Amino acid sequence: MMEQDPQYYVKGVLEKNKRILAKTITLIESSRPDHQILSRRIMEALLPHTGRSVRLGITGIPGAGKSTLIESLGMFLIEKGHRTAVLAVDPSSAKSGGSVLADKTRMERLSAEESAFIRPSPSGGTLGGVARKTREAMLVCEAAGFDVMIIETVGVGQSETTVASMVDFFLVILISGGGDELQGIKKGILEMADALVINKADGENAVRAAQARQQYETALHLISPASANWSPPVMTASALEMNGIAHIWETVLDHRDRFIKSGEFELNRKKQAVSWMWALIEEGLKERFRLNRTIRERLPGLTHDVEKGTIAPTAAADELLFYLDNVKTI
Ligand SMILES: Nc1nc2c(ncn2[C@@H]2O[C@H](COP(=O)(O)OP(=O)(O)OP(=O)(O)O)[C@@H](O)[C@H]2O)c(=O)[nH]1
Ligand SMILES: [Mg+2]
Repeated sequence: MMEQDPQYYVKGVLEKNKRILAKTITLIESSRPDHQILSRRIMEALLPHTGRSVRLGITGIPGAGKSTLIESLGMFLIEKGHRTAVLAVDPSSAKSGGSVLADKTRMERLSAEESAFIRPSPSGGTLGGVARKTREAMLVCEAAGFDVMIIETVGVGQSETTVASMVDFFLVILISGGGDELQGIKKGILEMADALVINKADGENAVRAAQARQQYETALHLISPASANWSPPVMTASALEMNGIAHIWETVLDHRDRFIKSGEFELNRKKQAVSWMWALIEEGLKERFRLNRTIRERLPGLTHDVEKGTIAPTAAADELLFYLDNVKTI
């Protein structure tokens, strides 16, 4: 079958062919217009086969042990008969040349498993662009029969919010640092968390991890929970020694059960779909603005005039937006 034929990809993905799955994601990540048209067709055909996985987001500061924990959790899940796919969101990967999952040595065992699929962050551009590609990659993995999706992101900047908006359960990995545990952790991240895990609770560090756990529990009491059906628990774990992994998974399933019963699960997925639509609209509008020929011609002059103060910013914006409505693109 031709590789320009959407059926080649659709069939391969549905047959759980990991090589074709990887190719499909590469196509989605491509910015070539013909690739985008092709991937849109593929996505449409795959959509009925998506949505049935447990979607888990994981964040934490660099070095907290995210990759180690994902590997341990992934191995645990595979042993239970699950198929686990791991994706990463790292908008900085274009600049740094690396990405959260580029260092695959840290997931050596998991990546060798037939029931696992690991994909580094798409490099390239804005957080919005990376998020779109990751979201679509997640759907493709679901269509390929992966029933647990893990999305990893580094806990710096805006990417946590983005990942939280595409998963069912958001896990924040912390480590005890000695002294004031709450330093450096943004309140906003605690508010997004469905659970906290104090990792590296092993050896001499076990006692400090238990203390940190109490401090975070106290801190969480000060935040009113997002749902009446769930108070985010604080757990300790050792990703390295595979301690606490089963407890993390039980917590994810407990949350899922409760949210399915209360209707919040479905509501959450619906809200996420609508907010994804709006994110795409915003991205599309900006793209159209950027490509509109009249706008491209007028923008430098108007920018200059705004700088000089010879035209008001409002008037300049009005004029440019007028071209978006009234002058055809390209
Ligand atoms: N003692 C101990 N060390 C751990 C544990 N988990 C991870 N580590 C170590 O901590 C270091 C960082 O672990 P990673 O899993 O790479 O951390 P990460 O959060 O993925 O880091 P980035 O991808 O760089 O953000 C490695 O040297 C791990 O071996 C643990 O449970 N206990
Ligand atoms: Mg990592």
